[in-house]
Amino acid sequence: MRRRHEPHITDEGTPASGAIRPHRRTFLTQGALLAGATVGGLVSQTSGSRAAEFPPEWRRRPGRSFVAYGTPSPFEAKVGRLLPVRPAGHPTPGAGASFTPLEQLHGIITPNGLHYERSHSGVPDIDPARHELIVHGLVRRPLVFTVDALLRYPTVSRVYFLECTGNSLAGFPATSPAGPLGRMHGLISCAEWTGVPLATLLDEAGVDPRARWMLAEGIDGSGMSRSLPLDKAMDDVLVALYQNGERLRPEQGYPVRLFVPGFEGNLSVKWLHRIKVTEGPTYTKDETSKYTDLLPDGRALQFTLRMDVKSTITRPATGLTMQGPGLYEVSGLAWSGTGRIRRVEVSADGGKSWADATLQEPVLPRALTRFRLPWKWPGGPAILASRATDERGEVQPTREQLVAARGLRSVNHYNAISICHVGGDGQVTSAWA
Ligand SMILES: Nc1nc2c(c(=O)[nH]1)N[C@H]1C(S)=C(S)[C@@H](COP(=O)(O)O)O[C@H]1N2
Ligand SMILES: [Mo]
Repeated sequence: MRRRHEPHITDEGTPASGAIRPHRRTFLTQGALLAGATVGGLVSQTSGSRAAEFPPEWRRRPGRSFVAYGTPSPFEAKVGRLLPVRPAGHPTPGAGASFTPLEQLHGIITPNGLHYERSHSGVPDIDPARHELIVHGLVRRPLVFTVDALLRYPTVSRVYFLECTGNSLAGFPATSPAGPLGRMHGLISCAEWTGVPLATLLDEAGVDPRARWMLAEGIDGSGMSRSLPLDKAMDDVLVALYQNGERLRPEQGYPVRLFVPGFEGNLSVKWLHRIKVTEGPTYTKDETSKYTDLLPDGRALQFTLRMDVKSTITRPATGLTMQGPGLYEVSGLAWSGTGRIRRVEVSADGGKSWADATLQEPVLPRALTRFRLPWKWPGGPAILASRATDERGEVQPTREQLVAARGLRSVNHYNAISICHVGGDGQVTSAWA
């Protein structure tokens, strides 16, 4: 028996009487794009209604009282970060990552409690009263900022994605991790970051004309430190203090983090305590040992700082099951470290034919962009894929193209088109192309 409020298509072009008739729209069928087809409408049937139970108990008495800090509905308790699977007694406690459950979320903003976490030595609980940010090196006057001092500076707020350089790394060996989509692509999140432009603090310290780079260092157990070209530092980098309106979460770098839009997540140094202005890169342990891209011939690329154009379908995806043939909205996320997303195409036949998805406004530079496309699933096996193009015209490569250029020995910057199998039984499995 059909449940209420289930999207349902009647005979195409002949909406059931009384049904809502949506606008003419682009409509993706199995492999082919049907421009301007009329969807039969969303039918709400009364069979299976709970009218007999009316009124439910929440209509009959006052609800619970007020709380100081709200939490999601208890019925959403299953929505959480995908935690690392580690054997007990692991030698580096706190090192690792938890993933954003992309398949559970909508829109473009990641709730703070679900922002992915990547930490090389756990999450310190820093007392802001005992924390300082030092700016020194090739500057006229070295400065020390308390957190209270930083909070007094003029701030800007921007919506940006943050992506770990190693996001989707299972794509190189093409081993789809077991579990929901977030386990493959969930080292990406998007938030509104508020902070002091780094340029303000550097100008105050007075940058020496010989300076071309800077070093940023965290004060966590890993002492994470990375070099950043000064032109980027003076452009759009933030000393971030707030995340989606509230102070940074400890796992995002409380009380202060660097935020480097569009660049490797690793450069957005958390628990930021030192910036040193330098002539050249510092070649820290982190940027020589980990954040390089090993090529097939044994050489490695260094300072591949910008994140590439990329996308993934989040619905349908592993972790969700299809509930019978009919109308579905294919929806997903696209992003590029270069700037805005210009176009996202969706395929239902494994990449043989493509249709343009609608981009949800606002389409912001270096932020996640939500795309959507209605799709009529006829019930058989289908292979869904998405392909993003950014404002510079860079297009997401196929896995073959990426592997031809980069080989199979790298773990960083995997941005190939990924696919999602819809089985005849409605089971959805996200995979690599
Ligand atoms: N001090 C410090 N900064 C750090 C890290 C760290 O371990 N220590 N991890 C980096 C990495 S690899 C990434 S991908 C991002 C993750 O930020 P998030 O945990 O807020 O998602 O922070 C970066 N900044
Ligand atoms: Mo990372």
